[in-house]
Amino acid sequence: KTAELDACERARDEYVRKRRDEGVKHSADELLRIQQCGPNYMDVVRVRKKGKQKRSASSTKEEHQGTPVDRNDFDEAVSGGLDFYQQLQMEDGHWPGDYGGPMFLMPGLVITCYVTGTMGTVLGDARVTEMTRYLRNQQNPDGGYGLHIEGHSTMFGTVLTYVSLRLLGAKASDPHCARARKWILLHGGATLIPSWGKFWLSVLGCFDWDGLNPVPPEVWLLPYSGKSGIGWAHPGRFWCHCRMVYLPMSYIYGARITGECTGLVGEIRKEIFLKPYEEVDWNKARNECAKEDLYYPHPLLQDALWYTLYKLEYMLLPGRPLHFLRKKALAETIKHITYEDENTRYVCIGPVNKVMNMLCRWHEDPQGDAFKMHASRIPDYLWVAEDGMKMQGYNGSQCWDTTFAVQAIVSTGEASRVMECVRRAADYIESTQVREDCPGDLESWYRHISKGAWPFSTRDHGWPISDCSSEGLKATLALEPLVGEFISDDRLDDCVNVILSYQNKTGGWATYENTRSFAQLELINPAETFGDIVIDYDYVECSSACITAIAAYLRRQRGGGEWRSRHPRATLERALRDGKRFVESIQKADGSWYGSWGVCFTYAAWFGCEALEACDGVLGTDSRERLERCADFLLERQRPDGGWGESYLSCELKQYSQLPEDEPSHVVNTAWAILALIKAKQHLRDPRPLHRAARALLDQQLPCGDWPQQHISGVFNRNCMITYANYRNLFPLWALGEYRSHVLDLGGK
Ligand code: LAN
Repeated sequence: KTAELDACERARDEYVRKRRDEGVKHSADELLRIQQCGPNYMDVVRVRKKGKQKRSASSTKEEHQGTPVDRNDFDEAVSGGLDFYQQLQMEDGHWPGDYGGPMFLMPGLVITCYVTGTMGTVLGDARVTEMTRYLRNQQNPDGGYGLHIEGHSTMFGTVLTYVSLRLLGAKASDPHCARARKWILLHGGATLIPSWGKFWLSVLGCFDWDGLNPVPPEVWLLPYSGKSGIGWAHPGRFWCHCRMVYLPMSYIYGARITGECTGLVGEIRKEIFLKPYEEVDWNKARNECAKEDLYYPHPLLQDALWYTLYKLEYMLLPGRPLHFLRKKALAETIKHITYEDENTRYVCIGPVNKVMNMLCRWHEDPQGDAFKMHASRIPDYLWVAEDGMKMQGYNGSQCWDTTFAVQAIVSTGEASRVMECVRRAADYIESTQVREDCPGDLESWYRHISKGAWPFSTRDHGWPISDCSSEGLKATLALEPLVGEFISDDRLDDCVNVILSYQNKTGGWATYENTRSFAQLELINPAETFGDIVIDYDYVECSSACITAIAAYLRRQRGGGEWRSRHPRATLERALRDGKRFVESIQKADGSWYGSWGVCFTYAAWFGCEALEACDGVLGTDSRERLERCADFLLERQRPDGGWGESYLSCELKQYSQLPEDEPSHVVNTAWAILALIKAKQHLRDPRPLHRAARALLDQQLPCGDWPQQHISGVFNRNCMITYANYRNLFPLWALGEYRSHVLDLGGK
């Protein structure tokens, strides 16, 4: 072992001791250090024995005037980055990575396991210990917990985490619990928790179902057809994540699935409210929400709607005149729940419906196979990291990261040096493509076609996504010159078919499905913590990925003589033209685009510029003015160290927000900005900002070739952040690759 590894180990031991003794919340700097010394990291670091220390941070004024970087330093950084990153690949060809971040997911799992009496079997002691460790580590200095790991304390995060800690075995007197409880009570008590929290507490038996606005399963019995008017509000038209969460939620609500009132539940009831449990005014609680949690306050319309449904609810309960409708609705919803379970092989579309479906299937038959199958796929969502075990935002980002990794590696021009790795990645992409549609009449299951698509995570999960399919196609085409044609024309055509089918009338692309209803439906979004969840909207990211995939596909055709596709050229070109018009329509006056799935304007700038540049290349259009406007937007925000550092607050506020001045820029934002600027042909106008940006990436690279894990990079529903651990490696590598071929090798020409 080298001295460096010993030092790493010592630092890690010290950290473990410290965290055991004090259970402290770490600063960003400390976390950074820890991540560099943690067990996962130790497994893969091979300290490069170049006899060279880390390049001294070359931040003297002169060097930052924008001269090209030293070529040797540069080449070494790229090869080092690639050498390091290829070691993180799994045997099956994908790149694993932490996909945690949200804090409201694990409580659903813990409560489900508690209520079903499977804490010891589904989780077991080791996981319970690591999950507890994780929850302790994420506590904010004020004692509360955020919606996500970097967020300010909220009632949602704090109550659910408090309850989870207690169910996992922590005592009420435990210092973390005591501080969290204090936060809860100081901020008004658990009646102020948002609706999804009210739901989980009701399941546990710590909230009265009367204190929750109705989630009637009967809405699934409404007519779907738009002709009926009400059909536009049918849940089958919702964004699939919203739909798949409210589906089991309505079943559980309709059947009032509630855990046993154990001694511990009785204790928790006493701990989280300002009043004795029996005196809580549930009627009032229904519409209450802590101000810390309010991202999307209910419009008045909702209050009226929920009140009416609340009054109706009594008619639907057992022994009441409309109970037959409830029974019919429960039968309908469990049918759809079962379909989802079986077609995702019990993985389910996401972590929220995963555990809710599991609870429904347990209610159906506690000893049944379905519940066991569910239990067997819980580990798919768990990830153990330096800070403990977390529940991830999905069953991983395997396919997505792999398609990006491939494109990054190809961009370095060094792919032939790592052929084993490239071949494995091709295998993963090949075997992850979805080969068939879901069974039955898709429309009656509210499902889009899947045949030919790529998913975000794994083949078993299988839900098709517009941009994942597109990145899958692009990665495949990028690999062909290296490994040969490894996916048949027919299968590639299937993918193009999926991509075309996803295009909306607007010319843009949404995520998993077409947009099926109107944005006004957002008025009935009951989730106070999330924005824009009710329908599937067009996004610049999805649209750009689809446009660039179609463009790449057209370029491949052009190279190959005869027309090899079953899609006519004219169809593909029309899709591009419509898509381009859409991307232009959402570019802001200042040249920027708003990013919905990454932080934030830098992420979207990359997609926006890629889309326009690709269209110009294929259609012969000229987007120079728009590209330059976006480049200017970015250049105005370049930081003194040459990089970009965008805060996650951009996503919430929809306005560019800089990280604090005393923090270094963020390697992922910097990489996105470089990629955008190169697409915008900034190097032809003035290459100096690009030289400074590339140098910023070099300066932040670690001696082993890794880059530091900085602030969280992903986001969903405007307000919740999510970790993309692979981004810190693959985007700097990709940006440097593009910089080398477009800027350095051409001498800035
Ligand atoms: C994801 C992850 C992938 C992501 C991209 C492909 C990157 C994006 O371009 C399109 C949207 C998509 C598919 C996406 C949507 C929202 C998801 C599924 C997530 C961020 C992962 C977790 C999140 C999901 C909604 C979390 C569960 C929470 C609820 C509010 C239901």
